[in-house]
Amino acid sequence: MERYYQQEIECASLDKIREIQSEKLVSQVRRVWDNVPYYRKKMEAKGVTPDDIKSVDDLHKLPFLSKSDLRDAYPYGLLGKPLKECVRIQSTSGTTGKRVVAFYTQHDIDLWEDCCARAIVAAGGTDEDVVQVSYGYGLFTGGPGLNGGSHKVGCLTIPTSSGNTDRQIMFINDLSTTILCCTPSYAAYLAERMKEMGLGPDEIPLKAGIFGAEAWTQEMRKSIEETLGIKAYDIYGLTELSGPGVAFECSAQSGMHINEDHFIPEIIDPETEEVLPIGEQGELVFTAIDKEAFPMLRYRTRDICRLSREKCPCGRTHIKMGKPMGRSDDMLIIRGVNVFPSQIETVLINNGYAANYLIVVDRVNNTDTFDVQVEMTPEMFTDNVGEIEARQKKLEQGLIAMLGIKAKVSLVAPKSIARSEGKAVRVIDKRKLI
Ligand code: DLL
Repeated sequence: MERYYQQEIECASLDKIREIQSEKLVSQVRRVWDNVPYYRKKMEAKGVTPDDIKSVDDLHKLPFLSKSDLRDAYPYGLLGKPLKECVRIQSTSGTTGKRVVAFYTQHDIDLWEDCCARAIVAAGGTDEDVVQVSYGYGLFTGGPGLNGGSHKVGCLTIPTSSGNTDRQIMFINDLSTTILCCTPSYAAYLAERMKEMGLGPDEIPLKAGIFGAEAWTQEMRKSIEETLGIKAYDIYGLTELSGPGVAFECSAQSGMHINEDHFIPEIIDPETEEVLPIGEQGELVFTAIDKEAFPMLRYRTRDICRLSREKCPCGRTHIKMGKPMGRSDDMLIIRGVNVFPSQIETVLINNGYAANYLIVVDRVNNTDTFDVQVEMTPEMFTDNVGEIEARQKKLEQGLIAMLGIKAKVSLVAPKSIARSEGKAVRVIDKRKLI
């Protein structure tokens, strides 16, 4: 039987959802106009006032916000409430330029944690469960968000944060953790360690995982599910909009329901900024309709995906987003061809490798070089040069079939590529390091 954290709203009719969205949007736009001079100026520049926004149908009239606006307005320029009413900040893990600093009132924290609670219940969580939160705690939103959601559901919460892998496994076993929350790359690492320790899927108490914060493939999902003996659910979110829980997967495991009573999604063409019909692939844009402290209107996420209104067997009515292929910023253009790391991951896992790889791109004599280092699994490890060359060639052929361009594959020894405890770093683009 499907369980819900807030059934009435999670399963509301489309008419009801539209009604809620319209009502919240109208008052949010008014609030922002009155309190956020930065955005008001953008509205004025586009010739739009709050009187023009009467329902969700008018959303397209509003100007977009992008990461560069967040940089320009750093740190307080987009505050929707006096600082005195804010109770928390969180921040992105950005390594270049200014980080995004997002503010929260208590109301914002509550709605964020409700979203995470919905995700935990959708993954089968109840107050009988033991939830181990192995996302980082601190400025990163993963730990605090899932921690709050887990409390709301009444689960016993283990705030391990990320890292210290053997201790993570000790807690999983000693305290019979049933739900693990971490990045998919860390889940894969934990799975690898448990396998090495001789723990089979039947001996591991886990039943589910809630994995997100980075792009991961269906192939990776299958591999983690098999090794840990669990169901692995995707969860999506970003600091600017609160954190994890903007969207989450249900028992159908076929896309993530966007919490539409809080976030209105649109898909746009990233070049022309034209709004695309549901079903088409493009850049995801969100309007947060009841966040107070950091009220993002038409925020361009740079994440590329599709939306779907198909009826979901779980009974939830909120629109679903497909797996983001990665950020448009993560997309590599190599010899003119668009390449997402997730495409490479698919080829590797389909050929029996784990997702331990590193893509190195450089430019030599005006031509892009494209090298992929791939770790052999312990089972396939050999020093037979002929065998290694044959394997490399097979992977190169697989990559040509997937991408249309040639990569140079080098197989490396097991454990030689650094494991990730948070978001994995898969790409070194030396062309950008000049
Ligand atoms: O990663 C929030 C989060 C924490 C989500 C824990 C899920 C679980 P940021 O650090 O601001 O926030 O990074 C947000 O990460 O724009 C996507 O590009 C990427 N991302 C997040 N979830 C997914 C996912 C958190 N499930 C950025 N699949 C987003 C693919 C994801 N990419």
